[in-house]
Order: sequence, then C-alpha cells, then structure tokens
Amino acid sequence: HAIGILDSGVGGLTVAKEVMRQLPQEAIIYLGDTKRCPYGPRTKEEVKKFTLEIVHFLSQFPLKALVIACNTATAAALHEVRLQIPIPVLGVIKPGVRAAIKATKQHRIGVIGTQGTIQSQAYEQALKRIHPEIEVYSVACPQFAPLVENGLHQSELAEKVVAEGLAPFQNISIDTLILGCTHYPLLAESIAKVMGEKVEIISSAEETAAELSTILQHQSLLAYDYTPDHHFFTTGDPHSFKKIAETWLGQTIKIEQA
Ligand code: DGN
Repeated sequence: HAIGILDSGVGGLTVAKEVMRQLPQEAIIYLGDTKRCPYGPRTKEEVKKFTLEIVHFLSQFPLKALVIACNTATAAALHEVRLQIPIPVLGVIKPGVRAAIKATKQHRIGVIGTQGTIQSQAYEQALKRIHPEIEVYSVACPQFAPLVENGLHQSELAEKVVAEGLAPFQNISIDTLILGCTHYPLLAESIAKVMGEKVEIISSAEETAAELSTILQHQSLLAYDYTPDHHFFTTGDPHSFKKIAETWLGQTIKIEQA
C-alpha cells in the first residue's frame, strides 16, 4: 500500500520530497491538479469539490494514508475528506503551526498563502488555539504559486514579485514566517533574501512527513525492505510538470496524465 499525496500542482512535491527523505521505503502516488491550478482564488465549495474528486481518483490505488499537500485544500476540505475515506488523512496546516510555535521567540508570526488559505483564517485560529497571546500577521500572495507552476521560480521576475508580495512585512516585526502554501518552498531563496536572516522561514513539509512517520509507526503500517515504485500524475501538461519535478526531487520520474 502506498502514500497518496495531492496538490493543485507541483507544490505538493515539496512534501513528497520530504516523505521520500524521511520514509525512503514508502511508495508514493502523487496527483497534481495542474490543469485547475491555482486553487487560491476559487471558492471553498469549489476547492472542496476538486479535492474530493482527486481523492476519488487516488482511491483506485491501494493507499494506507493520504496527505493533502496543499494548504488551500487542507483549509477547505480536510474535515470532509476524513469523513470519506477510512485511512489516516493528514493536512499541512497543523504541522506548519507546530513548527512555527517551536521556532518563535517573540511570539510574532507571519503567514503567507493563497487568498483561500488566508481568508479561511485557518492558521490564525490554529496558532491562537495553541497560544492565545500570539500575534499573527497574514498576507495573501496570489502571484507566487502561478510563478512556480510556470517554472519561473528561479528567475529575476520571481525576485521582483516576491519582494512586492512581501512588502507589507517591511513595517511589521516578526521573527517567524510560515510558508502557508506548499508551492512557496521553491521560492524560499528569494523569500529569505527579502525577509533577512533574523526571520526564521517555516515550511510544513518536514513536520508533515514527521507526523506521517509517527502515524505509520503507531498503526504498524511502515513498509520494510522495499524498493518503492512511485507514480506521479498531473491533470495538465506532463512535460512541464516533469521538468519542475525532476529538478526539485533530484531524480527522474515517470509521469502520467490523469
Ligand atoms: N499549493 C497550494 C497551497 O498550498 O495552498 C495552492 C497553490 C494554488 O493553487 N494557488
């Protein structure tokens, strides 16, 4: 049985990469809904519908756990997906929140994400539930994910767009910034450059993979002695997906159209 991972496009690969690193014996079945990306500007109902469709597609494979590796989809549909399938389902918001709480010293945390994620206030609520005194500054960066989807994350344009998107933080002092969209780790260099070295950048990938590992251990679901065969699907153009995926993952992959 494999680990299902879904995203609106290539963003969830940041989580897949970390799952491969922490759980190298596990097989992954990934779907990136590139054709319908970005999810950020869509309504909650629409994102929920798309997410359930992907879950339905992935359910044709034998899965032992599912990771919703998209913050927008986690905010819109995590609860619903958990009701629909009888396997452990993880989102990426809670793991990111936990990592940020561990990292912050001044209890002043910034969150960047899509409009959908920021409007849902999912981060704010989750952070304040653990630590009511925490100050949260949320900024939607709708231009970031499309940059990554178009393979422009290492361009000069990316630096300019990132600097503009993060401009609201010029007048706000934070010590921790949550990358509340799984596409953003691909822009981490430009983001770190703008924020400066005093701000710790948190991506939820590492913490999500760690949580997955704990769940598999507790439920005796870990794979052993196994050379995993990963499958990657995209609803969009397989060539551009493959290019971004192979550079990011550092290995060649098979990519199929879904
Ligand atoms: N990668 C997704 C997220 O984490 O929210 C969304 C990107 C998008 O669809 N705009």
